[in-house]
Amino acid sequence: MAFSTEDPKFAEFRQLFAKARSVLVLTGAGVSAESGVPTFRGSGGFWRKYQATDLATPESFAKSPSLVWEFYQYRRELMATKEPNKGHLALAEAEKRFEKEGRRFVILTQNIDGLHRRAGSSNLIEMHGMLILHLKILYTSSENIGNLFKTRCTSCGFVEENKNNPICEALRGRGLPDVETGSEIPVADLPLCRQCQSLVRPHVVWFGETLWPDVREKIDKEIAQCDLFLVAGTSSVVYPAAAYASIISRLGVPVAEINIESTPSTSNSTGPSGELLPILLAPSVDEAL
Ligand code: BJW
Ligand code: ZN
Repeated sequence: MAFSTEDPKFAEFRQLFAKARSVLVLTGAGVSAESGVPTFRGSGGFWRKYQATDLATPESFAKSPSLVWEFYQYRRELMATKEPNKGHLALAEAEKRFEKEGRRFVILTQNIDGLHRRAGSSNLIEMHGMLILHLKILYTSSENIGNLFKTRCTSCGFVEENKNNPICEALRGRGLPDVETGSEIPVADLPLCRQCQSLVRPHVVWFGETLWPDVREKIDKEIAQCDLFLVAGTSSVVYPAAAYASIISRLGVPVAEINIESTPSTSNSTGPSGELLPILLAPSVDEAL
């Protein structure tokens, strides 16, 4: 199901939404696009000459931790100027309303930018980065931050929140998207673990890495109990998230999608999530239009 407000699918979604006991929403980079956060694919998906997806890999980090840290330094710095948009806020409001009504509303996000949390969502599974209990974790802050601001030691696995900007002195002024800064920063000058002094990395899931088992378990439970699935702002090409729409649809659960382009999950585009989510998730149809 894909819709614009003139489409009969819109009314169909509103009916399903009014009756739903457990709504699951999958979000991707497109949901943050209207906040000014670059997406991964398409023209916005480049950082310098690199496709962003080519840097989000363990191989790239092994080859040049300096380059990959510059890329993340840029993204961390950028977030200081970004705010949740109307789409994030509509999702957070819907969660609060559902909670009052004794219904379930869960966001499953591929994003690590923390904007859902900053908008007020708390029933949230951050699938490409989430704390796991078997790592040694120093978790001192209750701030709502995304995994972009968490590091993990490549040696001892120690995880901590880190909002320093720059994350280390050697990354000051580095990471600009259109400036090749050239020299490789030595590992000793990159962000290091305060427990064992080894190199740390962003606490996120890169290509070829498996999702944390406890996160997969949580996702499976939500998939099994949802009675409406909404997919917003994802290209639906990265697994496992790319498979959820068809898995859930095969369970007989209605699947709806919001995207400005067509994706493998749907044949036609609908519109920007910052405009459509507030309309689709409004408490009543009168307020929706
Ligand atoms: C708007 C909008 C607006 C714009 N409104 N819309 C099965 C088959 C083949 C391969 C695999 C497979 N299973 C696993 C793999 C390998 C791999 C994979 O999927 N590869 C594919 C590319 C083929 N997957 C993995 O490695 C995953 N691990 C895994 O499954 O482990 C088991 C396993 C491993 C290996 C083999 C088999 C099994 C891990 C994936 C981790 C992805 N990590 C990243 C980086 C996270 C950290 C970071 O942010 O730095 O996650 S990569 C990047 O892609 C990031 C994103 O979360 C993810 C998805 O991107 P997203 O969000 O969809 O963004 P875009 O840019 O692609 O799309 C934006 C969309 O928004 C577009 O459609 C726009 O039109 C739209 N849009 N503005 C609405 N205003
Ligand atoms: Zn360590």
